[in-house]
Amino acid sequence: MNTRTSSQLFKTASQYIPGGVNSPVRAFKSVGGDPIFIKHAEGAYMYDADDNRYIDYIASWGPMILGHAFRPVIEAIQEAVTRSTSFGAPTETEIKLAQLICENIPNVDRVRMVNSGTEATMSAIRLARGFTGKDKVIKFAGCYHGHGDSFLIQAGSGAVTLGNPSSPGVTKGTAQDTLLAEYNNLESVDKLLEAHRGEIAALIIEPIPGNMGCILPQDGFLKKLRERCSQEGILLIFDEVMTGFRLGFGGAQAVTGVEADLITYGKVIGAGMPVGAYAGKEEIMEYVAPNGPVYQAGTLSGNPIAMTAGYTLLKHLLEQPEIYDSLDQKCTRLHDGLKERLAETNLPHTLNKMGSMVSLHFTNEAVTDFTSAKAGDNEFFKRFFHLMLDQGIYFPPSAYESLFLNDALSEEDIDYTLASAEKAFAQLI
Ligand code: HOZ
Repeated sequence: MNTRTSSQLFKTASQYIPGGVNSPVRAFKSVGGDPIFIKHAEGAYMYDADDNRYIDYIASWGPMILGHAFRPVIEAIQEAVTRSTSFGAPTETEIKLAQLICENIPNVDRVRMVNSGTEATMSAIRLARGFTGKDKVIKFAGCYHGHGDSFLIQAGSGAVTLGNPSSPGVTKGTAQDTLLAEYNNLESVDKLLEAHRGEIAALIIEPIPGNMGCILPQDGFLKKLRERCSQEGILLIFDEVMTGFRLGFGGAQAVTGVEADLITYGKVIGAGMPVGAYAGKEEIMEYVAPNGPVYQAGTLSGNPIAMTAGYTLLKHLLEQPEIYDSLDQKCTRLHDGLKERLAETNLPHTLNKMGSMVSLHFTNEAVTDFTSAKAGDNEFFKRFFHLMLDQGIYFPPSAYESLFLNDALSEEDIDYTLASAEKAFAQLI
């Protein structure tokens, strides 16, 4: 495949943008080679600067759940943009989106819009600290909550991809307020609760992590965390930036039956525009400025174009819940097909799937936490990634990311992907 234009663009980009990219995973550092520069996308396909076509399995890391350039969203944006791109004053569209969320997520009375998942999680822990009057936060190794200082301690996603799960530049003071537990390990949480009784404001978790690949919570794990948090007066924060409106309209809360005190959103909520949000019960959310003392603000928060895009997409998802069954069936087809083909090889492998998220780890051990995720063979992953890319299939360029399926994918796309994977596996052995 000729990707010369992408390589040239990368060279030029590197002269003006750190590492040539505006988000590290895109640089292909952990898989090697030059990143592919995208020119346009439609439905399930992305087209690069050399006019190669790729079947897209990252969906912009989640937001493009119905595929690219989804017409109702594009048309709504086109209409909204003629009325100006930002006002710095409230609009009715903000109410429509907030109301849609509050009326359909049982434990959400209020939602505050921000510009990214990172802003949402940073704001949520500030709120938790202000509300409880306590400082410390429990997070889980391998969970990624954006690039706020408090979260870059044993973080997943791009941080681990580049080998810096704990970033320089985070002060000791901040780091010591972040307590680290192991995902799916209640004992590790209990130890922290005992050692820091009365000091912990919040426990933040990706209920179904997608930043160390896709990982599933073991039976009762989230429910027990809920119980512990209620007993100890700790706010439970579900980071649903990836899972919100993706695993179903109700996200991981609905899938697991466990309700958090605060929920953070991103990705699907903005339909590909920069939107994040944090949400919860009135009692907690009323602690946010201007009604409460916890400050948080933003010139572009509730941006009219972004709100229009998010509202149009969420309304569509709400009105057509069968989309989630369709996504699940497509993901099952991919998961089962990969599993069957891998079973015929001697490649070490574990596949984890939840709804429309799936990940392949080149290890035979169950992948249930950060330690087991790191056991995957990255050499296999690298080669597999490039063998797929060469066949026109765009998988995440890191072993620590989940695939995100979009509903524009056809059965033929998935079958082609499986046939290509079979060829790739044969070359890996
Ligand atoms: N950290 C994001 C996925 N977990 C990747 C963001 C991007 O590069 O777009």
